Amino acid sequence: MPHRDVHNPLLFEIAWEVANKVGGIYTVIKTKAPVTCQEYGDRFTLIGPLSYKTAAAEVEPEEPTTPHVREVLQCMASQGVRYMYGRWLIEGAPRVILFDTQSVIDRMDEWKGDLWNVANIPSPPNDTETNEAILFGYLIAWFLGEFTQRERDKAIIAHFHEWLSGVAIPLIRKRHIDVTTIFTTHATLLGRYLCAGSVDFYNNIQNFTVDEEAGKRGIYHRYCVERAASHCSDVFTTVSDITAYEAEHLLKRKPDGILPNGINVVKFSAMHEFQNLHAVNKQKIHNFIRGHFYGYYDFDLDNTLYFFTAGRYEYRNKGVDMFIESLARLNDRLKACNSPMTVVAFIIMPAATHSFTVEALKGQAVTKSLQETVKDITDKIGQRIFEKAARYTGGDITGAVIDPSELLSAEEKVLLKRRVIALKRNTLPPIVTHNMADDSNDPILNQLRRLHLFNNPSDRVKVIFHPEFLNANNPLIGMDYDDFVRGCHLGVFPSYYEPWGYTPAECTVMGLPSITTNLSGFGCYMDETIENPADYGIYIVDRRMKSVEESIQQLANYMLTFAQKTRRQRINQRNRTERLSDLLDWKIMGMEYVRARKLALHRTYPDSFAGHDLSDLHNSKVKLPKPLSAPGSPRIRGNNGVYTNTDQIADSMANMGFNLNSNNNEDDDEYPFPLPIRRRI
Ligand code: G6P
Ligand code: 1S3
Repeated sequence: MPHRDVHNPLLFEIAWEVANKVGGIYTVIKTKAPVTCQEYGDRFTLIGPLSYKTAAAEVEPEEPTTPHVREVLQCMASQGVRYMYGRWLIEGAPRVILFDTQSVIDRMDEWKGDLWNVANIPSPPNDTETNEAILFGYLIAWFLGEFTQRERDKAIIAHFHEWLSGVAIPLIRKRHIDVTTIFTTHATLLGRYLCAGSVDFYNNIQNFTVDEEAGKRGIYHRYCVERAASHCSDVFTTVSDITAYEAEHLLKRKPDGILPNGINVVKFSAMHEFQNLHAVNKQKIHNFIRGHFYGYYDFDLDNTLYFFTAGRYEYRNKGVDMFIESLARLNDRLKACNSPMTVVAFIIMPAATHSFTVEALKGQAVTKSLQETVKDITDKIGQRIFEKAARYTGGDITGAVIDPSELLSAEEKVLLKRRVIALKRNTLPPIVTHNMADDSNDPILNQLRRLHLFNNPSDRVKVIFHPEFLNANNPLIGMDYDDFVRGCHLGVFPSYYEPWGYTPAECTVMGLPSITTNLSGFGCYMDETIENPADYGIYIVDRRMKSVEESIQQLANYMLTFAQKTRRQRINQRNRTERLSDLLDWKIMGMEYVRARKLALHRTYPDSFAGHDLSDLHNSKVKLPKPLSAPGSPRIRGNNGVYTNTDQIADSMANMGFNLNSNNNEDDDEYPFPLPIRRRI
């Protein structure tokens, strides 16, 4: 084996979602790329699958500049492999190699046979996703095998995400390819399936017969890939403590560390800018609401709050069931206390639909024409007032001022009446904006029906299920998701299964309070990091130690308490929430990736680290005490990842400009805030 330089290693990061948007892993890889580029520069390359439909928009092709990469790719191309090499068009412009798995489809049977022989992993014929994973894995192992033969000076780290890229890992181990490997799983296959069913997952996690459970769900072969990848990698990691616990029991290897997900934080230079954005976007939501509730628009928008949940339609896993149940409780309680507030709860989750409903479109149309007519008439009134006044030539001034009873002409009165009559309707404002493909079996609609959440005038909680992701060209809510989030007041994500959960994290960086749970990676992370997360607009529902009923009550209480806040309290809370955004920045979160890579190198090349300080690889698990003089200040704890070093966390927080002594009074205006100083990795 050559002696490799571990201090300037090369890094390959491999995932099915590199330049290929499928779900959350795309967000992880894309948003993390800038900090990794900063650290590794030209030594960093991402590898993903080549999807011709999207690659042209994602990647700018170029010739490989590294001779060894060029040679290997040429060698593979001469044997029929098609690929694209270039720069991913994202911040940092990292180098990417995208392999066309279909170009090697004729090798499928050979490779499937080999996978069975070397790793005892079966592969049924009709699982397209697994077939793709096998082709992709064999291409990666081929590439790395050839590459390590040519590049003999530098150590090479291959970091794999999720089971879809995991086939290569047992192959690397079997073939003794001289790289060090990291495998990060963003969920476990079995955990997701079990949670979506009706099992009491967390209380039984130790007792599942994993092979049997995977077999019963038809995912045994996929499970084998995931398990082989986690066992054959040099360093095995996941995104949160909760998923580490799950992996330990379901994959039977305790992760070596936690790599929490970060976000690219775009900060405004002035605090009021994000508050202004809230006000501007809220007006856009108001416009939609006027249209949606036409004929029943009898509530005061100034006393209306917008709550929302959003994500993939996983009814139980994403906690929509709990959200709806708690909304019904909130409705009852707001009515009981005669609250002046109205809560409009949006559920943004794509489902199979045919089109927008006529009723939903009509609402926007009739209010729009009313608005246009009113604008027309007011323009004319203005003109008439001006004309009359401008004709004043002296003498009695009262004649120059138009008589209020003459403001509207007879035709204008008729026109206005016609527009107003069009607002009459015989149906309640719809609870869903689209015609559903399977309306009668839709779990969200059925639960709303069961709980009688029908947008009755007496309801203080109104519900709008929008079964499609948002975008600015949408004829109903013509807003991109981020703008919509900014215009809302509270994000509600009471997930039952959520390895990390980007939705509340995104709310946080946009300064929007949110509700999460202690079964989500994000919720646990915030709970570990901040003394009293609720003060900062992060409400955590306990779905671990409480009964379902108690959790529902807790969620309803959180929403009720929020609905009782004054405007001033909401504004201050948004400011506090926004202050947490630095905590989630990849510049901080990325540090765990740095440690994982160091651990991998150390495990594979221990001799090269003789005499080096490796203290940051070990788990100190010490919590920093909260400052004695500061009630309610953020409690900075190390997270439970094995690399945590409290000094570093403390150092990071101080460098970020966290005001550990902020006071806790909701009514206090907290300006000016310390400007965060970004930490450099
Ligand atoms: C922002 C704006 C304020 C506005 C407030 C409304 O803070 O800068 O001008 O009054 O939003 O807050 P609310 O929570 O009532 O939507
Ligand atoms: C997974 O995506 P999901 O929504 O299927 O990976 C995401 C990125 O790590 C994570 O945020 C999410 O909780 C997981 O579930």
